[in-house]
Amino acid sequence: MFFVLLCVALGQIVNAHSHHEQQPIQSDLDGLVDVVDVSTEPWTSQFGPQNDLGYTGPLSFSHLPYTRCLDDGESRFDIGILGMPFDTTTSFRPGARFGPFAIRSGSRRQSARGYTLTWGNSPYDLGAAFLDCGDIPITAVHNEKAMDQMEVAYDTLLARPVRGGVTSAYKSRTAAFAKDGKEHPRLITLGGDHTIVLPILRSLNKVYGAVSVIHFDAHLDTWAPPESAKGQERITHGSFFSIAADEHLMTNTSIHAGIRCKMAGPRDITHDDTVGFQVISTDDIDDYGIAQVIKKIRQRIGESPVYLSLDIDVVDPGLAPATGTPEAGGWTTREVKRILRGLSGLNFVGADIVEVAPAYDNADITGIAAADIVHDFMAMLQLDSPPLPHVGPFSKADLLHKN
Ligand SMILES: [Mn+2]
Repeated sequence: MFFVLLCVALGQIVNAHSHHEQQPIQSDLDGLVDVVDVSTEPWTSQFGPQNDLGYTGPLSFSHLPYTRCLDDGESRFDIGILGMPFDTTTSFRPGARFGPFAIRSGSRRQSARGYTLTWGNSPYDLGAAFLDCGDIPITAVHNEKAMDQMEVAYDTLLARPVRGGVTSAYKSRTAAFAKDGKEHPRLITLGGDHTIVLPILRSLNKVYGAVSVIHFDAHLDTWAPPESAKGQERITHGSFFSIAADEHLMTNTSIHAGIRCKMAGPRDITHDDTVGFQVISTDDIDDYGIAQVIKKIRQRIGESPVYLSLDIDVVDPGLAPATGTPEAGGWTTREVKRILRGLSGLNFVGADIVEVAPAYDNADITGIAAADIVHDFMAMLQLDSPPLPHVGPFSKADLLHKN
């Protein structure tokens, strides 16, 4: 059957390119292909279907259905996975154009079997229809055009009708914030260097107006471009939030989490404040505890529509070395995951994970960590409130209240 479909497809391609100089292959093969009854063949009769295993088959996120959504007007989704393989505004180590591939590759042991003790659920059982929408074919030689391609692709998919859930458990979460009062799909974007957030915020602004941002990162990414920079040169993976603020794409109620980079001085934080951010530093997690970190983020965001952007460099480079600008002394993957669970129920309009550059990885650890964080996004985007802690042999009274 697949062979027949392939022939049909090839026939159409050949036909499209031959300008009627030859007949399509399809008609050449009509009547020549006998369909084999595989059920009587040795393989199928002995071993059954040719299922893909965790480490086999075509690569999609978590073995989800994969389609090139920009070309596909039929497939419907509530939450799409979209790759933005763009890395030509990095300041140090390039290579995040391979991030979407690495995150999908890191997700190969994930599947619809997605229940975890920490969440107490599987994101695939919460109602949303997921679809891997493939990657935007972004030019690697023309940043202005690349920015436009990312914005237009995001506009295109945000305007698609939603699936409306695969079960009745899925609820509308965007219509209340959208200017048109309609429900819009949400996208989990796989970067790409961090600059991809600027075209995403430009696109979200058209549907929702200005949004708050929760920004996990070792770096502020709010630096003003140098005076000498003109036009497209002003936009880098360290300045995009400053540009976004100039364009009024963000409300003044955003917050960073995990900051530990070196700065010019306190004036960088003063400028960061004018861009609209509060700062939670890496070490705040030790001084105040995870519960307080979660509380401060939730207080800052409140009820506003919010976009979450997570730079993998927020994680310690020992646990996520494959990134553009590593900074020692970061959060553990477990700490980041715990904070993400605590953010469930905020009014998310989208999320991304960026700066995964697998050329610098060891044993795929960064890709695996990033894929696991995407799994957390998939649940976080659907729940009304954070999950309760696992109980097991413990009781509620055993919970640590040192936070
Ligand atoms: Mn960043």
